[in-house]
Amino acid sequence: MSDHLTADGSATQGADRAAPTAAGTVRLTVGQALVRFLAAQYAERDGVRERFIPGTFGIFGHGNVAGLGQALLQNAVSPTEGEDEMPYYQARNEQNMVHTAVAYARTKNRMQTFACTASIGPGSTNMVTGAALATVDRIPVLLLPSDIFATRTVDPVLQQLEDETGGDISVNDAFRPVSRYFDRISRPEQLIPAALQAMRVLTDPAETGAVTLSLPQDVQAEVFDWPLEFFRERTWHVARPVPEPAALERAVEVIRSASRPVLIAGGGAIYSEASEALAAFTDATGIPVLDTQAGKGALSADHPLCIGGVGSTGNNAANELAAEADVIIGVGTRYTDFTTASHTAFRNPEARFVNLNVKAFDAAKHSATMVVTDARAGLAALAAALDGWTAPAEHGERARQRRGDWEELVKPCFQPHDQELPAQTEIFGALNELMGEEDIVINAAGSMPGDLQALWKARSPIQYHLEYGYSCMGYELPASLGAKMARPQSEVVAIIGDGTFQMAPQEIATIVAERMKVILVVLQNHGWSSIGSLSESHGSQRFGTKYRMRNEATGLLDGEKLPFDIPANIRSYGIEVEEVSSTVDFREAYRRAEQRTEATAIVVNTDLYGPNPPGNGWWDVPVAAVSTLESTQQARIQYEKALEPQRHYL
Ligand SMILES: Cc1ncc(C[n+]2csc(CCOP(=O)(O)OP(=O)(O)O)c2C)c(N)n1
Ligand SMILES: [Mg+2]
Repeated sequence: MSDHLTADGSATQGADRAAPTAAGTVRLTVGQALVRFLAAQYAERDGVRERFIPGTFGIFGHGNVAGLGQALLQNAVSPTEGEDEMPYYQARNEQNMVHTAVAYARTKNRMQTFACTASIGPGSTNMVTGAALATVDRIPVLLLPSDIFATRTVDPVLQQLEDETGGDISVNDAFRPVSRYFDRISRPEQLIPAALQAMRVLTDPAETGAVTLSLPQDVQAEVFDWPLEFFRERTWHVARPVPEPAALERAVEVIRSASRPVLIAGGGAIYSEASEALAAFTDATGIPVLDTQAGKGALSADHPLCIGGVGSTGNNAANELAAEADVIIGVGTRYTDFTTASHTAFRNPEARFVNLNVKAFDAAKHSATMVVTDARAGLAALAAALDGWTAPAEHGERARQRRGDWEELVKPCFQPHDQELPAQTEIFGALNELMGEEDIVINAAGSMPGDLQALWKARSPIQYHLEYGYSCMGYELPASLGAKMARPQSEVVAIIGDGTFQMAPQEIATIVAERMKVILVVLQNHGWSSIGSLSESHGSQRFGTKYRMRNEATGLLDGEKLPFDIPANIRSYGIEVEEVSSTVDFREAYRRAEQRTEATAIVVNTDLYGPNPPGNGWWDVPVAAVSTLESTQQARIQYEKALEPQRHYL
């Protein structure tokens, strides 16, 4: 493709066109070169090869409008022969566009993502939260924040942070700790190694996360004679590392000694497309499978040994199995505090861990017998090496029995409650029935992730899209756009709390502009149900967690409800909205939403006080050690008691 350029070095090209030069180089700006490079990058795994960065999201300002913005324009309206297209997508908020890119990448099992360009200063720092989310969740995204002048002649440029301790410090240094790779391109030729490193990190399953190339605004517009080779089509092979034989042997020895083993499936099992291997492993060994927020659906909920969510918001069946387990096999999990119930989930003093993870850092957790491997390759190798060994039959029987008991216990969650407004668990039960197996439900923060973790039955690895690594309010709505772009054939449903909605509703405009048919389910309970119940159970009386008017009598935010009208607010973006206050009406509204060809919102009035599902997990949220409040003192006593089983796994 790029080879065409040498043949076509005619003098008729305008000054703004890519001009090939005699020595196999082409004269382009840094912005133009970056766009052209990115459009030629492919990722391949198992013989499937796709363009790694099929588009660029952006919001322009003086930092990028004439640099990368010009390059995207030129690419769109007057591409050089042989140059691949780089579609541009306009967002409303920089944080949101990173969420959209992350959701896209996650839905594509990390085999594709978007680039995101932002102007300098606030435009760039708005992306820092998105970067942290991507890095925490191990999802690839390429960030292109603009930076202050490399020449420094005009310092301080509008929006520059001046640091008297160092002239090379800018706000973009805030990306360093939240990026898996960071480089600042202060001279054009630095782009060559940086762009190649960026691609290496983005496509490495063990390294991946946010990758940031910080682009000073003057450098973006500077010209350079780039070697044509830089732009040749490149294929990055996404690795499936296989276990080292000795590590596999060690793992087999530990597992063979187990009488009450469990397997915990994390997000890595999904990203590596290990579902079939996991089902085969479970069938061969009889080991019950528990799941994390990122791993739910790796094994279908219909599998008899799929026991469901473990940990703080897990179900009792999974937590009882975890408490007794003598061997815990973690597959593609990074063991967050929600998975370990803040180090209280695994109570057997003899408990040992075997971790299969593509990242040694995660494989080593909890003093595990570590197997550094791709999840799919590792499960297949482990099943073969176990050579017919099975867990005791009564262990699997007990696991199934417990799951049955839990399912009985939670039945009332899905029935109408004796209260005016529905509990959100009723809505989730209905949604779980209504959605197709390969439709996608998205959520990230509030009281919803806990309820979903305990109750949702995911029957495919694609259906359950919970961002619970960074649990970032505001992910859901832009994520629905990204997931829909990645899988147009799926219904994509974002469940959005009213607090979350108020934090970041803007991307509805982008959903409308891009004609993406998503379904937004907004749960209106006039406050933060999640943090309210956490506050109450921790002795802080739901302080500051409801949305209420300032009360002149008390001076507190405990007056009447706000007049804020969420349905009218959503309608103002130009999409259909239905408001419902019962589960029966919700079902009908959902059916209508499915029939539509355009985005729809269903605003559901729900009860702030739940009730929530029963569950025996615990989460470590420290309570004030001294207090003048009786409620806090009582909560502290409970807290100290709850800490007793907390331990290191050594
Ligand atoms: C960006 C961000 N800020 C703050 C928090 C802490 N937080 C977690 S849940 C929550 C309230 C969510 O309210 P809402 O969306 O209405 O859901 P509900 O709790 O009512 O289910 C807050 C403030 C967060 N997770 N993310
Ligand atoms: Mg709420």
